[in-house]
Amino acid sequence: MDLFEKIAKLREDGLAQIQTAENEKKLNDVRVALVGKKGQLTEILHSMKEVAPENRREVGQKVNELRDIFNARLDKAKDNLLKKLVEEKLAKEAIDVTLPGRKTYMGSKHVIRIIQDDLEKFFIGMGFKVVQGPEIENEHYNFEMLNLPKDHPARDMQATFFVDPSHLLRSQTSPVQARTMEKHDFENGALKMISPGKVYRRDDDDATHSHQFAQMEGLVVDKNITMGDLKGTLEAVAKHVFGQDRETRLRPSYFPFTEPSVEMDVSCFNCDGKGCSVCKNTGWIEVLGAGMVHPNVIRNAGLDPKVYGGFAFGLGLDRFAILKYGVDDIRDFYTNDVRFLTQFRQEED
Ligand code: FA5
Repeated sequence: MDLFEKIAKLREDGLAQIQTAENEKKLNDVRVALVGKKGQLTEILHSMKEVAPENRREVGQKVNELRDIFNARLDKAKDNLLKKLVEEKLAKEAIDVTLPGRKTYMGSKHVIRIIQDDLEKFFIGMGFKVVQGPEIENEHYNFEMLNLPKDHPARDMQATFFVDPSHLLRSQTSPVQARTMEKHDFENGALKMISPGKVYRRDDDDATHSHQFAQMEGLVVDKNITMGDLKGTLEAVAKHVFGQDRETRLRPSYFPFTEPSVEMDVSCFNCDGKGCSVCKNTGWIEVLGAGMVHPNVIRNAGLDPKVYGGFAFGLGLDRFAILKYGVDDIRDFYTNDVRFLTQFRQEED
């Protein structure tokens, strides 16, 4: 095979190799083999001495032409490989912008918390402070300080969960009254406090009773506090929560720590006072207990009941929520069905 034939064969083989190189590394190997310093084209130039002198010019021209062709094809092949790579990557990483986005689930405040926050704001606006007390309480504060000595029959009014013989899950928020009164410096002025929190009772669960529920205690102690102050405060709370039109009533009651004592009822949301299963056919739902602080409780806090007096109340936050939102079963508040709970979502949540 003379050199011209060799060049023609190299052209054919070289172009085929360039075309079939399937990746950049292989293409680079082909480049080195064809046009590299020690490649096949250089080899042909080195064998020029075998060519007759009159043909050398032509051989040189053909080799240069072929080098240009190879270089151009190699560059083109490299471009094609890169393009293919990009296309493959795009196909693999494609994003379907028409797919619906993933929804993030936003929590919301529990309805009891909504009522609690609202009442806290309301009472803070009237100059009350918010106080917390322990949920595991001792008998001293849950009973004795509240005028319920050992073996007092009224201890049975609230069926209590005992933790040990002298500690219990508080059955009411009233012990926080006793704790706060004991610490308050009355020389510096009146005590006006509320205390929201969980309480526990061995009550049978039904539409309006739960074994765990939330109360908000309220207490005002000063000189010259009257039953009129209590009545005005309770009516203001009821109007604030239930609006002007809902009917309320105060009726006499008994609590060992207040004298006189009252309970407040709100007309049933379900039957509008006609009587139904939610209100046990009475037309009313009891929402709070209250009264004028018993002289013994004032005395237990180290004050003179001839000088100091006050009023106190304990309202059921769950009952407030039932009546405000027309919920027909208190158990919905703690059985954790999000469909029920998110109904009360507020703008600021
Ligand atoms: C008391 O707990 C008194 N400590 C209230 C009090 C405070 C009176 C200060 C005087 C002075 P009573 O047991 O009635 O009272 O409960 C108060 C309120 O808690 C009730 O009116 C009712 O709204 C709510 N409540 C009582 N038991 C339950 C229950 N099992 N489930 C849901 N709410 C209840």
